Amino acid sequence: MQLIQEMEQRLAGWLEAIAGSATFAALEKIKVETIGKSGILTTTFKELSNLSIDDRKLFGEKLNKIKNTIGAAISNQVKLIENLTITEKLKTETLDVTLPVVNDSFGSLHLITQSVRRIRDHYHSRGFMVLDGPEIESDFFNFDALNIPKHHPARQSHDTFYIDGFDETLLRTHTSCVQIRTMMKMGLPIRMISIGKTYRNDPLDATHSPMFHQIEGLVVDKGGITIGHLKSELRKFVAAFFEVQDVAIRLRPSYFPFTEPGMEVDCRYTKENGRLKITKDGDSWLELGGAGMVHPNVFRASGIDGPAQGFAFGFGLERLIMLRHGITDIRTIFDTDVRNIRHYA
Ligand code: FA5
Repeated sequence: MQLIQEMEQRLAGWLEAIAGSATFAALEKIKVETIGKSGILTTTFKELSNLSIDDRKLFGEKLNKIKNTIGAAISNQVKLIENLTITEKLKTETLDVTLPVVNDSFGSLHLITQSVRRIRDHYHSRGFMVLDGPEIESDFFNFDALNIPKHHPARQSHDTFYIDGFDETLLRTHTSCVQIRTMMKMGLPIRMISIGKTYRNDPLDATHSPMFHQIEGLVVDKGGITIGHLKSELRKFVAAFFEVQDVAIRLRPSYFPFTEPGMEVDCRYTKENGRLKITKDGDSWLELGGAGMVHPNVFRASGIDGPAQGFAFGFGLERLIMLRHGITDIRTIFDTDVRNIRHYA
């Protein structure tokens, strides 16, 4: 059959064209022209029906062979082009992972993390240890050892989350438990701070959150540590945190069962263009947190028998952050609005 002979003669040309194709489009064109639905081989196949059974078989086999050869050549060339494309991409799109980062859109540290690090740095530079304690605590460390026995009215002011099924296990309501753990473990002297999460069943509003952070400080020794030292340490911290030269601190008598005497810490501030400004010459006082000299019962509960003297303080981290950044609602610190996160980054 002449048509078949013609196909066999043209096969070499097609194979050459396939091998010379550099794009998928060029290959597709050859495929359509040869073995495609209306391609020359496909139409020739149709003409076989006019032949005798023997001829149909003979030429059918020959035609099939040509068709399969073209199909296989196209598949090979597709793979070759794919490999070439990948190799080319690898050459032009190399990534040197050792290069310095130039893209600054990788995210940033959260305001809480930034503040915790700044506070840690300040106290490290003042020779304090920075310690952690567990957030799930026992009644003993959170209350009893801090001179707050069962039925003490001070327990009411700490609306406590107890762990279901465990009467004496709770989410710590303050970081003062770390005072006890540290004294039990290390004895005297101690100069430490602890920053961490605390929990109270307070409804979420502009100034309260059921989860918030506290900064606890403890400086104790066998003697010689006075309220003067406490005041000086507080002044240095407030000046460092608010990045001001000098601050005025006032200690106002207050009550915490684990201190004697206990006091509230205030600092002078003024309002400038509607914003709060911590300054030594301010005309008003702002409450920052609690402090006091460690109560003898706390030393006793911590296994300190001999002479012991020192101070402790505790601040709410979010309240400090709000004052520093002029944030009026504590929820701004915790929400996931990326505009806030970017703004304070
Ligand atoms: C205490 O928790 C004492 N442990 C602090 C202390 C330590 C006093 C050592 C003396 C010696 P108070 O309950 O006042 O104290 O809480 C301390 C600070 O935590 C508050 O001044 C406030 O800034 C912050 N705070 C309390 N409850 C919340 C809350 N729900 N949301 C955000 N901040 C809170």
